[in-house]
Amino acid sequence: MLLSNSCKVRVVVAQAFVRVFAAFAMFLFGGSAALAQGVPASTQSTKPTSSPTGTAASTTTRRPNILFIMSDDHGKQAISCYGATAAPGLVSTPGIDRIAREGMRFDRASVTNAICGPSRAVMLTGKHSHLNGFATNDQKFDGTQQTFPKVLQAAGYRTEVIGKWHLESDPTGFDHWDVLVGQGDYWNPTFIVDGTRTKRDGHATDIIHANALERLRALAPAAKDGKPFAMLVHHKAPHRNWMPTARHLNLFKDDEIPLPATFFDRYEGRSRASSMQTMQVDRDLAWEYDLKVTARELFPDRKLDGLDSWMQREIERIPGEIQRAIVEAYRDENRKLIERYSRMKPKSLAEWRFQRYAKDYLRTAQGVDDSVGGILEELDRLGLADNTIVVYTSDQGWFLGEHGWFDKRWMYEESFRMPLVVRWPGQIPAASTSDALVQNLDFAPTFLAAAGVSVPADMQGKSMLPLLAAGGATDKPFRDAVYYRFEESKGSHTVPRHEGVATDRWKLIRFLDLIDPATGERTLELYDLAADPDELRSLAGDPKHAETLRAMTQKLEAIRAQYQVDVPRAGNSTSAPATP
Ligand SMILES: [Ca+2]
Repeated sequence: MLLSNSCKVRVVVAQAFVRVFAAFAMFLFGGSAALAQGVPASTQSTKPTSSPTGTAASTTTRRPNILFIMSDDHGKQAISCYGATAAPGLVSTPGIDRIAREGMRFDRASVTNAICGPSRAVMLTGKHSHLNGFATNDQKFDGTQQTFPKVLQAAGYRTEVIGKWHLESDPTGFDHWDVLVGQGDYWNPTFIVDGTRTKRDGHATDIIHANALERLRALAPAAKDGKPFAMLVHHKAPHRNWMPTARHLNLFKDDEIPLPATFFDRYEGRSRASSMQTMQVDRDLAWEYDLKVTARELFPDRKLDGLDSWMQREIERIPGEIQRAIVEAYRDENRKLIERYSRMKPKSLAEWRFQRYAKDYLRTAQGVDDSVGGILEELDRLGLADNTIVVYTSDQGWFLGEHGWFDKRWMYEESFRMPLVVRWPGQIPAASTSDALVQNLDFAPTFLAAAGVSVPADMQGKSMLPLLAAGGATDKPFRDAVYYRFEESKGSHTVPRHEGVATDRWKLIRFLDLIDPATGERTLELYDLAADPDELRSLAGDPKHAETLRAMTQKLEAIRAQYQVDVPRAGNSTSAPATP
């Protein structure tokens, strides 16, 4: 496990550092000089230079391809290079692990807003939600604004997006786009291909994977001839409602997924915010839509609607053979549940629901890992691996039963942190790790810097390249604090609006619409992540931590000013109310 291998990592990093730094400096300054002189980056040499270190330096004069693989709602606890803490020894993700083994694993990467569309808008623009104008999923992304694919396209890159988009407006800045309609269906989904709707048979993960391979093959000759590509392969999985591919339907069948230590959380020791949610595994998952149990068999006398009459409608969309496999996979477990349902105590019912939920989530995520592994093999076959930056991440993390929850939205650790592994052979030391406070805000500037393109001054993120080149071992911290803001309190799961600031040890959360009766001010929660990593005890009202609370409140105000949170913007309904 990489997590227990830090000594080895340090040795590898030390050995690689000098060589990589020299090569990287040549790349950076060479590219910048060409741009400063107005020479289009596309005219730079694509021929390998001779070098005693061989391939490492040969890539320094070629602009790299960028392959940005992202999934939806994939938590670190379900990935084995992060220890697969949700089910150690059971979950194995060799595809994602390979990127970490051959590149860098970030352990404290976070999102600025833990929900699907807004996270994607931040990633594309390098700007917080209040500036890119897409703060909640019911908004529409303004596709006329600056994004990193547009800047790369103007610099001569071929740009493509394959898979989930979920920004309401059509993609802009892409030479080719092949995206799911909205959230997309798992089975037989409809895509929009360069503006034309196309229904395809099969499972969304496998279709997106096959399309990605096809596009890589198509782009490989030009890429090797000096026309690099930036391709976004964005999976729908493992988003709710967790439908695995047919080959993963019976994975973990005879296993027991351990209950998270906080599964029976009673939400004491914190503000009332966490008890306001409607995202509990034991209460809020729908029997049919989420848990694949035919609700009319559980409740023969109850009139069913919505998510609990979903199965019949959905199953009809699925091809016959697979439909039978799905029914078969769940049949025996469901039959036993239905037989004993009326006699089950709430605790054992909650545990049953957790097992079904967690297994289907992990099964669905397994398809994504298959895809990552397959894409890496295809890069090898096509001879593209050495000159392609490969990123794997998720649009945010996920609650896999922690605090008794499913879903995301909160600034709490499980959804706030996202997995992030990056490979760039010869440029990033293999098997390196970083605790730096990077965010999804940083993707856009990182990709632009890697392409040798100037990062526009109005992007708020920072290039991660120096950190990557140094194997995480930089003299100064990447940044000392990050800002977070969630706006969608009117959406599903009734999570109250909040913002916050986090450092490497402390996290302050401010609930924007909840007044604390004790103070008459907005409700605050303060966590010591070192002493209380599960965030079970807020220290906001503890006199012993008054000084930390004051310092973190100041930090929150400072970071709000830094990111221009209170600057009024025309037509932007999401700008923050003034701070009391
Ligand atoms: Ca998501």
